[in-house]
Amino acid sequence: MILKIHSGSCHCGAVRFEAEIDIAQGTVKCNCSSCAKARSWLTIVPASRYRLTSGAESQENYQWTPPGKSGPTIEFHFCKICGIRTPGRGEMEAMGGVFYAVQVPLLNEIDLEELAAGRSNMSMAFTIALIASRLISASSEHRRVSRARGSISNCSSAERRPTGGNPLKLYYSTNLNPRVAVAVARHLKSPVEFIRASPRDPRHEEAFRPINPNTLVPVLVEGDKSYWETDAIACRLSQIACSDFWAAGDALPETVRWLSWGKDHLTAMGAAYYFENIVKPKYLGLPPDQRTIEGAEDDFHRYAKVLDDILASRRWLIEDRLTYADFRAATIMPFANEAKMPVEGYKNILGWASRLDEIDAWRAPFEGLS
Ligand SMILES: N[C@@H](CCC(=O)N[C@@H](CS)C(=O)NCC(=O)O)C(=O)O
Repeated sequence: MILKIHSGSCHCGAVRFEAEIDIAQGTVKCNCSSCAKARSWLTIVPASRYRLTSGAESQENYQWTPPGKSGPTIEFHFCKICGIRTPGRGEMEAMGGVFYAVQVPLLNEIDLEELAAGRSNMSMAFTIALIASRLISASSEHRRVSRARGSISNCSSAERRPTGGNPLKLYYSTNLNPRVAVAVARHLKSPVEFIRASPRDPRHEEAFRPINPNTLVPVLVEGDKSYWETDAIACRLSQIACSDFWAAGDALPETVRWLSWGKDHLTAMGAAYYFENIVKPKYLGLPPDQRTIEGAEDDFHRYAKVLDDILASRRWLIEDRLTYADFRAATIMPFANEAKMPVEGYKNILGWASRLDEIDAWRAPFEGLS
């Protein structure tokens, strides 16, 4: 058996999951009265090989008692938004305990040769017996796959939830980095209390130091733990929300690439314009230094061109969907006009920035906050 990590989702994408499956082992068209109406085409995986990566709140349950049984055997799930059935949960001794019935059509990519190699159209009863024997032989492969993949959000893990019922507090100001953290919290509908802070104000600096020794914002406080650095906060908020907004699994290296690239290049170059054309005149009462701006210009264009070329063939940076990589790489973009960044002509960057602006949490993260 060769397990592969498959990702899948409902039609609208609100519910997403990952499962380790060997499609070549066979699929089943379940013939129970409910599945027959839904034309369910399934592959059965043990709970240890299934992870809901986002959208728990978008799933609705449906249960019914099969004739001759004392109660429901399967918890059927479907997406409240688009109505598509999502993997159902069952528990049977014959199946090795808790398992998920994953709909084959929900999987994003399938190797057709592997699919053809597997048996299908089996009755559910036959499948149960077959799967029960496979679960035992699959356990060593499963351990191997689990070790290799390492970091993936696991919604059933209590340690990924806020600890001890403590409220989450997000300290912010309206500057570049905290703006991103607030946007993430609002986008993920994180249960945080937003607290406006001026950590470098001499009157507050010492009081602030215990939660961030750098005396900077953003800071996320969760019980007796504090998370500083915007990226760490975004990562933690994604874990708490059980969200794949922080793209993990195979997309993790790409996520890290864009965080690093954004910080060292687009944001760093844009920050010269931001500081000279916004911060100095607005907050320090000083004129912009044209030589500093001219010094940033070549590198600004070098990196803007890289991004513009990449965005020519995609709407978002990773996985053809909005992720934190987009938010983070775009840290400077909401200030581009006011900072007089020379972005005109980079039509793909501008298109990407306006797609981001369609997201309320990104366009107006501070709306309603003091
Ligand atoms: N690398 C840090 C940088 C944090 C930072 O520089 N914060 C600035 C705002 S962009 C700050 O706290 N300035 C003082 C203030 O906003 O009051 C991060 O990404 O969180």
